[in-house]
Amino acid sequence: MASRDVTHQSDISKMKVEADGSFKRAASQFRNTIEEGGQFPPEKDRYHLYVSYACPWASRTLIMRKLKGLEDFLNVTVVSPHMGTDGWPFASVDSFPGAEEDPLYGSQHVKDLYLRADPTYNGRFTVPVLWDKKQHTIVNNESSEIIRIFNTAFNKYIPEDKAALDFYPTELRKEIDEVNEWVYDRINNGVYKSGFATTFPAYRAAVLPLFEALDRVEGMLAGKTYLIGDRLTEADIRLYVTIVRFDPVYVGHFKCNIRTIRGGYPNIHAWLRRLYWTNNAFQSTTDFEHIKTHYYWAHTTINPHRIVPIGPVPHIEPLGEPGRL
Ligand SMILES: N[C@@H](CCC(=O)N[C@@H](CS)C(=O)NCC(=O)O)C(=O)O
Repeated sequence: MASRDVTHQSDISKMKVEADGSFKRAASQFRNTIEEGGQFPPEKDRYHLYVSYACPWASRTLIMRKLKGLEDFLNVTVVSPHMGTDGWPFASVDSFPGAEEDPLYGSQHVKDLYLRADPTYNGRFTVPVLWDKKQHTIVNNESSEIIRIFNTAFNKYIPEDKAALDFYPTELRKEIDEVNEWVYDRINNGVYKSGFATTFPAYRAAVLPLFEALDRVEGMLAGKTYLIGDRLTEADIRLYVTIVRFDPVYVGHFKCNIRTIRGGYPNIHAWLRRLYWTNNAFQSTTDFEHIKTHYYWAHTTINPHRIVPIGPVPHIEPLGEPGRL
């Protein structure tokens, strides 16, 4: 589909870092919303979600879709974790177990969707992608906004009990926004800044604040089930996707190895296992094969031989006896 050479946009090994060796994430470019009377009104089976199970940002949207019971409302397509020179491939190009073909256009790669939506697009070809099947374009490719869309946009059309679930409640918004800000910078994006750094000072400038932030989260979770208030909020969802990848990937691949979650953070470890083992929206959207394969295979500048390590064994520890988490 692409007539111009876009490999500088799709090939992660050609991604540039800053002059000081630090990694800066580019902002997402499609930022529309779904709303009554807008360009993208809420409608059953009108929208489609393209994701990778490997990607923490995409996994946020999968978790929210499950929690809000939007499975019948909005279909999903999962790409292969083998993100190569053309970016994320569909199963037609790379039939990794669990990967799927593009049911809408038979695309070979996620980049084909971006170029269909906008042939002049000059950003990275990232997942998640929220797609409008009517206008054949991208509604939004920014996970933090897609989860807010899922939280409210379809409420009029879904069962009452699901519509009533609010993961960004008005009375907690201020606190959620505050926590999201530093969790994003130091933890969600902090692991990438640590892993993609190409100088020791840039690495240290990311990894130390990352562990300070984990220490802070550990304190916040003392004697508590959820991060904010006494209910599950988007702050838990946004943190979970990074923590569940921490011991299996970030400790080794991204050199975030000052401590592990299982060895060094008992409160975060208990919170993680509770979400994974007691709420299916978390376990059913977490695929350790896709996760580990993606990072260790795709980032050849960090892991040139593409060996995917066996451990940790197990990828996530069991829940344990009640009261003895
Ligand atoms: N800010 C975006 C980030 C999405 C993102 O960076 N996704 C990664 C996968 S974890 C991706 O698709 N990267 C492809 C690339 O950069 O070429 C969001 O939160 O949705």
